[in-house]
Amino acid sequence: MSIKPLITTLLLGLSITLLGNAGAATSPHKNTKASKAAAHKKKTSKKKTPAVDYEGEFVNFGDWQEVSSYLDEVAARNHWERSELNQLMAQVRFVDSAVQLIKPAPPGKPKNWQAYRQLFIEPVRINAGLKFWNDNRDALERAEAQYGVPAEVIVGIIGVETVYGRNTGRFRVLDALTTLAFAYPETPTRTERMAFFRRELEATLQYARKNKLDPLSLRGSFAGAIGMPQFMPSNVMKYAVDFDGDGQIDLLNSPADAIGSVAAFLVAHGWQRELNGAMVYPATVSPNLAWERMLNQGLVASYAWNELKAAGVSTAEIPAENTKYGLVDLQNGAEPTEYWLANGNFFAVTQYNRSYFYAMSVLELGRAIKQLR
Ligand SMILES: [Ca+2]
Repeated sequence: MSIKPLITTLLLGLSITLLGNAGAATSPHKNTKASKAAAHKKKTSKKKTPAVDYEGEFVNFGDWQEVSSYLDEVAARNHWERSELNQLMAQVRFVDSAVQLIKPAPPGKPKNWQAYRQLFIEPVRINAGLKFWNDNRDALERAEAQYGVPAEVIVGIIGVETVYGRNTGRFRVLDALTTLAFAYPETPTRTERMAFFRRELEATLQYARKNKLDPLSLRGSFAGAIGMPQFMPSNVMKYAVDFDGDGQIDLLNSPADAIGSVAAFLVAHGWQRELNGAMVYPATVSPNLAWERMLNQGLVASYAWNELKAAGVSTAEIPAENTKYGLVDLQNGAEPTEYWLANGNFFAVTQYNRSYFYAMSVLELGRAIKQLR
């Protein structure tokens, strides 16, 4: 490999880290925009210095009135010593790059599925996925048996999230979450977002205590997402499982824990092992536009095949009839939009990251890797 593609790969890897979703909990739109902003920044900054500052600066968070009241509540709620929280907070730093990355990007190019998919369905990720699948075949088989989620979907998710653990994020989770919980940028949703990150900060402390980890040792994305599957801390608490049976949940170092946790998350978000047939079917739509009302009806499959057909949707292959579907549109910039029928399991994947592009790239990556096995 010559130097140039290597640099491209590294830069791509970085932008993917930033894109790496914040579990199911944060808006993918925000993260996507943030990654675009980061990518844009990278182009304009000098290559020698890292575009992202992961280290931050000390700003006496513990002395901030809002932080202090919050710590009072957290200590009381969890029956923790307030002095321990003080000691911890005295080591937490403000990371401005997290604030910059969470900001919505300025309006950019129109959405383009084909451009997006090229970021993920590419040889480096596919080969890493093949190795991951081979190395973790037993855990993947066990997850499929226990949860009914096929290996290719789990492999697709972990690949899109972090290239199989290569890009799990370099921020200290406590720094990123405290910063976003108390110094969130001025946006229309600032109050809700700060409340969200305060809950995540508390969940991080709970997770660390439960698993006997130093909370300051936890690393993650700029939004605090942790490990190979990029779970937000509250999702770690709710859905992650110890799938290698060592008594600890470790989503960073245990591929088995990551695999089991992804499957458990999907089942908790509507994955059904009984669904047969494909998760998605390519579709065409009639010029009468009666199908338009079926677009963007939430992340659920709510239409019977007959209803879709009556509204002017057709597919080459007849979809399995025992379940419902949603109509998914994938915009391609100036090129024609693609339409797909998607079943409930596709929408379970969108609960991981609330984006059609995301779920479709998971499916395609998993399929591309499966074909090589
Ligand atoms: Ca474990």
